[in-house]
Amino acid sequence: MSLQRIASNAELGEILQALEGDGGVIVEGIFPAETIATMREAIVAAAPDFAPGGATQGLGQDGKVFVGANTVRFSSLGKISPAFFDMLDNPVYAAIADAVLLPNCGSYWVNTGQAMLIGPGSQAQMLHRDCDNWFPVIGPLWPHAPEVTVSAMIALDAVTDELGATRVIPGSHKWQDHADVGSLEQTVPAELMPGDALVYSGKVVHGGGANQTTDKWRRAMHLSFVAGWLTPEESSPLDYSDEELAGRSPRVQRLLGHRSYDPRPHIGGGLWLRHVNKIEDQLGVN
Ligand SMILES: O=C(O)CCC(=O)C(=O)O
Ligand SMILES: [Fe+2]
Repeated sequence: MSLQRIASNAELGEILQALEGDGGVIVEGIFPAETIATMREAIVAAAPDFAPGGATQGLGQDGKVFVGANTVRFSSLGKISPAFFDMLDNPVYAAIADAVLLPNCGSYWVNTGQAMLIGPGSQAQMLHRDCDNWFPVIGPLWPHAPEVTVSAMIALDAVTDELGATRVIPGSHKWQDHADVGSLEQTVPAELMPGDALVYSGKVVHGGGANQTTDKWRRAMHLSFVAGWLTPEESSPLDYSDEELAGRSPRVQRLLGHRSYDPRPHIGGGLWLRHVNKIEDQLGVN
Protein backbone atom coordinates (compact mmCIF):
# COMPACT_ATOMS: atom_id res chain seq x y z
CA MET A 1 0.00 0.00 0.00
CA SER A 2 1.34 3.43 -0.87
CA LEU A 3 -0.08 6.87 -1.46
CA GLN A 4 -0.97 7.91 -4.98
CA ARG A 5 1.12 10.61 -6.63
CA ILE A 6 -0.80 12.88 -8.97
CA ALA A 7 0.43 15.88 -10.97
CA SER A 8 -1.11 19.18 -9.91
CA ASN A 9 -2.45 19.79 -13.43
CA ALA A 10 -4.46 16.55 -13.40
CA GLU A 11 -8.24 16.70 -13.32
CA LEU A 12 -9.46 17.86 -9.93
CA GLY A 13 -11.70 14.80 -9.78
CA GLU A 14 -8.70 12.48 -9.98
CA ILE A 15 -7.04 14.20 -7.01
CA LEU A 16 -10.28 14.16 -5.02
CA GLN A 17 -10.86 10.49 -5.76
CA ALA A 18 -7.42 9.54 -4.43
CA LEU A 19 -7.93 11.75 -1.37
CA GLU A 20 -11.33 10.23 -0.69
CA GLY A 21 -10.13 6.67 -1.26
CA ASP A 22 -6.88 6.70 0.74
CA GLY A 23 -7.33 9.69 3.06
CA GLY A 24 -4.26 11.36 1.58
CA VAL A 25 -2.69 12.07 -1.81
CA ILE A 26 0.62 13.48 -2.97
CA VAL A 27 0.03 16.37 -5.36
CA GLU A 28 3.23 16.90 -7.28
CA GLY A 29 4.37 20.42 -8.09
CA ILE A 30 1.31 22.04 -6.54
CA PHE A 31 3.28 25.12 -5.39
CA PRO A 32 5.51 27.05 -7.83
CA ALA A 33 9.27 26.66 -7.42
CA GLU A 34 9.90 30.40 -6.85
CA THR A 35 7.27 30.62 -4.13
CA ILE A 36 8.76 27.61 -2.37
CA ALA A 37 12.32 28.94 -2.71
CA THR A 38 11.26 32.29 -1.22
CA MET A 39 9.36 30.64 1.62
CA ARG A 40 12.23 28.28 2.32
CA GLU A 41 14.74 31.10 2.55
CA ALA A 42 12.51 33.09 4.91
CA ILE A 43 11.86 30.04 7.11
CA VAL A 44 15.52 29.06 7.31
CA ALA A 45 16.42 32.66 8.26
CA ALA A 46 13.70 32.84 10.96
CA ALA A 47 14.23 29.37 12.45
CA PRO A 48 17.07 30.31 14.86
CA ASP A 49 14.61 32.61 16.68
CA PHE A 50 12.52 29.62 17.78
CA ALA A 51 13.60 27.10 20.38
CA PRO A 52 13.36 23.43 19.39
CA GLY A 53 10.52 21.70 21.20
CA GLY A 54 9.01 25.06 22.12
CA ALA A 55 5.64 24.53 20.49
CA THR A 56 4.61 21.46 22.50
CA GLN A 57 0.99 22.68 22.78
CA GLY A 58 0.89 20.64 25.98
CA LEU A 59 0.32 17.52 23.92
CA GLY A 60 1.82 14.08 24.17
CA GLN A 61 1.49 11.79 27.16
CA ASP A 62 2.63 8.35 28.26
CA GLY A 63 5.94 8.67 26.44
CA LYS A 64 4.19 9.73 23.24
CA VAL A 65 5.57 12.83 21.60
CA PHE A 66 3.57 15.38 19.65
CA VAL A 67 6.25 18.01 19.11
CA GLY A 68 9.68 16.46 19.61
CA ALA A 69 12.49 18.07 21.60
CA ASN A 70 14.42 18.71 18.39
CA THR A 71 11.52 19.90 16.26
CA VAL A 72 11.19 23.61 15.46
CA ARG A 73 7.75 25.02 14.74
CA PHE A 74 6.51 28.53 14.18
CA SER A 75 3.52 30.25 12.61
CA SER A 76 2.52 33.69 11.27
CA LEU A 77 4.51 32.98 8.10
CA GLY A 78 3.04 36.01 6.32
CA LYS A 79 5.10 38.10 8.75
CA ILE A 80 8.33 36.70 7.32
CA SER A 81 7.36 36.53 3.65
CA PRO A 82 4.43 37.66 1.48
CA ALA A 83 4.93 34.41 -0.45
CA PHE A 84 2.74 32.90 2.28
CA PHE A 85 -0.24 34.97 1.08
CA ASP A 86 0.31 33.67 -2.46
CA MET A 87 0.22 30.13 -1.08
CA LEU A 88 -3.19 30.84 0.46
CA ASP A 89 -4.46 31.74 -3.00
CA ASN A 90 -3.00 28.62 -4.65
CA PRO A 91 -5.77 27.61 -7.10
CA VAL A 92 -5.31 23.83 -6.89
CA TYR A 93 -5.23 23.68 -3.10
CA ALA A 94 -8.16 26.11 -2.99
CA ALA A 95 -10.16 23.87 -5.32
CA ILE A 96 -9.42 20.81 -3.18
CA ALA A 97 -10.29 22.59 0.06
CA ASP A 98 -13.49 24.02 -1.46
CA ALA A 99 -14.56 20.55 -2.59
CA VAL A 100 -13.81 18.89 0.74
CA LEU A 101 -14.97 21.58 3.16
CA LEU A 102 -17.63 23.80 1.62
CA PRO A 103 -20.34 21.13 1.39
CA ASN A 104 -20.12 20.40 5.13
CA CYS A 105 -18.83 23.59 6.60
CA GLY A 106 -19.78 26.82 4.89
CA SER A 107 -16.66 28.93 4.58
CA TYR A 108 -13.39 27.87 6.17
CA TRP A 109 -10.30 29.62 7.49
CA VAL A 110 -6.66 28.96 8.21
CA ASN A 111 -6.02 26.40 10.91
CA THR A 112 -2.23 26.27 10.55
CA GLY A 113 0.32 28.05 8.40
CA GLN A 114 3.34 26.69 10.15
CA ALA A 115 6.98 25.77 9.60
CA MET A 116 7.55 22.18 10.74
CA LEU A 117 11.25 21.45 10.86
CA ILE A 118 12.23 18.05 12.22
CA GLY A 119 15.81 17.99 13.50
CA PRO A 120 18.43 15.23 13.31
CA GLY A 121 17.78 12.31 15.64
CA SER A 122 14.11 13.17 16.29
CA GLN A 123 11.83 10.27 17.11
CA ALA A 124 8.60 9.74 15.20
CA GLN A 125 5.63 11.85 16.21
CA MET A 126 2.72 10.07 17.87
CA LEU A 127 0.16 8.87 15.35
CA HIS A 128 -3.00 10.95 15.42
CA ARG A 129 -5.89 12.42 13.45
CA ASP A 130 -5.87 16.20 12.94
CA CYS A 131 -9.67 16.38 13.37
CA ASP A 132 -9.17 15.42 17.02
CA ASN A 133 -8.38 19.06 17.74
CA TRP A 134 -12.14 19.32 17.79
CA PHE A 135 -12.82 16.00 19.48
CA PRO A 136 -16.01 17.15 21.28
CA VAL A 137 -17.61 17.62 17.85
CA ILE A 138 -15.94 14.75 16.02
CA GLY A 139 -15.87 12.00 18.64
CA PRO A 140 -19.61 11.48 19.11
CA LEU A 141 -20.23 11.56 15.35
CA TRP A 142 -17.48 9.09 14.41
CA PRO A 143 -17.39 7.24 11.97
CA HIS A 144 -19.93 9.52 10.29
CA ALA A 145 -18.26 12.80 11.28
CA PRO A 146 -18.10 15.40 8.51
CA GLU A 147 -14.77 16.58 7.16
CA VAL A 148 -14.07 19.76 9.10
CA THR A 149 -10.37 20.12 8.32
CA VAL A 150 -8.02 19.45 5.45
CA SER A 151 -4.23 19.72 5.57
CA ALA A 152 -1.25 20.01 3.27
CA MET A 153 2.29 19.12 4.30
CA ILE A 154 4.41 21.01 1.81
CA ALA A 155 8.06 20.24 1.09
CA LEU A 156 10.53 23.12 1.13
CA ASP A 157 13.46 20.77 0.41
CA ALA A 158 13.34 17.16 -0.74
CA VAL A 159 11.60 15.30 2.09
CA THR A 160 12.71 11.68 2.32
CA ASP A 161 11.75 8.78 4.53
CA GLU A 162 15.16 9.05 6.23
CA LEU A 163 14.63 12.76 6.97
CA GLY A 164 11.24 12.20 8.61
CA ALA A 165 8.63 12.34 5.86
CA THR A 166 5.08 12.42 7.23
CA ARG A 167 3.80 8.86 7.65
CA VAL A 168 0.19 7.99 6.78
CA ILE A 169 -2.01 4.95 7.23
CA PRO A 170 -3.98 4.87 3.95
CA GLY A 171 -7.64 4.05 4.53
CA SER A 172 -7.60 4.85 8.27
CA HIS A 173 -9.99 7.77 7.71
CA LYS A 174 -12.69 5.13 7.23
CA TRP A 175 -11.90 2.97 10.26
CA GLN A 176 -14.94 2.31 12.42
CA ASP A 177 -13.10 2.59 15.73
CA HIS A 178 -11.99 6.13 16.42
CA ALA A 179 -9.73 5.02 19.28
CA ASP A 180 -7.69 2.88 16.89
CA VAL A 181 -4.70 4.84 15.59
CA GLY A 182 -2.89 1.77 14.30
CA SER A 183 0.87 1.38 14.50
CA LEU A 184 3.97 2.62 12.71
CA GLU A 185 4.23 -0.66 10.80
CA GLN A 186 0.98 0.22 9.02
CA THR A 187 2.24 3.62 7.86
CA VAL A 188 3.78 4.66 4.55
CA PRO A 189 6.05 7.68 4.13
CA ALA A 190 4.95 10.62 1.98
CA GLU A 191 8.22 11.44 0.26
CA LEU A 192 8.10 14.80 -1.46
CA MET A 193 10.13 17.02 -3.75
CA PRO A 194 10.15 20.79 -3.11
CA GLY A 195 6.73 22.20 -4.04
CA ASP A 196 4.97 18.83 -3.71
CA ALA A 197 2.36 18.47 -1.00
CA LEU A 198 0.80 15.63 0.90
CA VAL A 199 -2.84 16.70 1.00
CA TYR A 200 -4.76 14.73 3.60
CA SER A 201 -8.06 14.37 5.37
CA GLY A 202 -8.43 15.44 8.98
CA LYS A 203 -9.65 11.91 9.67
CA VAL A 204 -6.63 9.96 8.42
CA VAL A 205 -4.07 8.61 10.89
CA HIS A 206 -0.60 10.07 10.35
CA GLY A 207 2.41 11.53 12.12
CA GLY A 208 5.79 13.10 11.43
CA GLY A 209 8.48 10.48 10.77
CA ALA A 210 11.70 9.96 12.70
CA ASN A 211 14.66 11.93 11.38
CA GLN A 212 17.27 9.19 11.15
CA THR A 213 20.10 11.47 10.05
CA THR A 214 22.69 12.97 12.36
CA ASP A 215 23.05 16.29 10.58
CA LYS A 216 20.13 17.16 8.30
CA TRP A 217 16.80 18.86 8.90
CA ARG A 218 13.45 17.95 7.43
CA ARG A 219 12.15 21.24 6.12
CA ALA A 220 8.42 21.36 5.43
CA MET A 221 5.45 23.56 6.19
CA HIS A 222 1.91 22.75 7.12
CA LEU A 223 -1.01 24.67 5.66
CA SER A 224 -4.39 23.51 6.90
CA PHE A 225 -7.94 24.84 6.90
CA VAL A 226 -10.84 24.30 9.28
CA ALA A 227 -14.57 25.04 9.22
CA GLY A 228 -15.20 28.71 9.91
CA TRP A 229 -17.39 27.81 12.90
CA LEU A 230 -14.52 26.07 14.70
CA THR A 231 -11.60 27.71 16.50
CA PRO A 232 -8.35 27.24 14.59
CA GLU A 233 -5.07 26.16 16.18
CA GLU A 234 -3.46 29.46 15.28
CA SER A 235 -4.75 32.94 16.10
CA SER A 236 -4.15 34.43 12.65
CA PRO A 237 -6.77 37.18 13.08
CA LEU A 238 -4.62 38.64 15.86
CA ASP A 239 -1.36 38.12 14.02
CA TYR A 240 -2.15 40.36 11.05
CA SER A 241 -3.53 43.89 11.04
CA ASP A 242 -6.13 45.17 8.56
CA GLU A 243 -3.34 47.29 7.04
CA GLU A 244 -1.11 44.26 6.45
CA LEU A 245 -3.91 42.51 4.59
CA ALA A 246 -5.31 45.55 2.80
CA GLY A 247 -3.95 44.62 -0.63
CA ARG A 248 -4.72 40.92 -0.36
CA SER A 249 -7.59 39.04 -1.99
CA PRO A 250 -10.93 38.66 -0.21
CA ARG A 251 -10.09 34.94 0.10
CA VAL A 252 -6.83 35.66 1.91
CA GLN A 253 -8.55 38.20 4.16
CA ARG A 254 -11.23 35.68 5.08
CA LEU A 255 -8.74 32.84 5.56
CA LEU A 256 -6.83 34.96 8.06
CA GLY A 257 -9.95 36.00 9.96
CA HIS A 258 -10.37 39.51 8.55
CA ARG A 259 -13.70 38.74 6.94
CA SER A 260 -16.66 36.96 8.41
CA TYR A 261 -17.76 33.37 8.26
CA ASP A 262 -20.34 32.88 5.54
CA PRO A 263 -22.63 29.84 5.77
CA ARG A 264 -24.35 30.46 2.46
CA PRO A 265 -25.74 28.54 0.65
CA HIS A 266 -25.92 26.29 3.70
CA ILE A 267 -27.93 26.86 6.86
CA GLY A 268 -26.12 28.75 9.58
CA GLY A 269 -25.52 32.19 10.96
CA GLY A 270 -23.08 34.88 9.93
CA LEU A 271 -20.27 34.54 12.47
CA TRP A 272 -17.19 36.58 13.35
CA LEU A 273 -18.81 39.75 12.06
CA ARG A 274 -16.49 42.71 11.59
CA HIS A 275 -16.93 46.33 12.55
CA VAL A 276 -17.81 47.33 9.01
CA ASN A 277 -21.11 48.62 7.72
CA LYS A 278 -21.73 46.94 4.45
CA ILE A 279 -23.39 43.56 4.71
CA GLU A 280 -21.44 42.21 1.75
CA ASP A 281 -18.20 43.07 3.53
CA GLN A 282 -19.39 41.44 6.72
CA LEU A 283 -20.15 38.21 4.98
CA GLY A 284 -17.07 38.24 2.83
CA VAL A 285 -18.79 38.63 -0.51
CA ASN A 286 -16.30 39.91 -3.08
O1 LIG B 1 5.57 16.91 10.90
C1 LIG B 1 4.85 16.11 10.30
O2 LIG B 1 5.24 15.43 9.33
C2 LIG B 1 3.42 15.91 10.71
C3 LIG B 1 2.93 16.92 11.70
C4 LIG B 1 1.52 16.70 12.08
O3 LIG B 1 0.86 15.85 11.58
C5 LIG B 1 0.87 17.54 13.08
O4 LIG B 1 1.55 18.23 13.84
O5 LIG B 1 -0.38 17.53 13.16
FE1 LIG C 1 -1.15 15.96 12.19
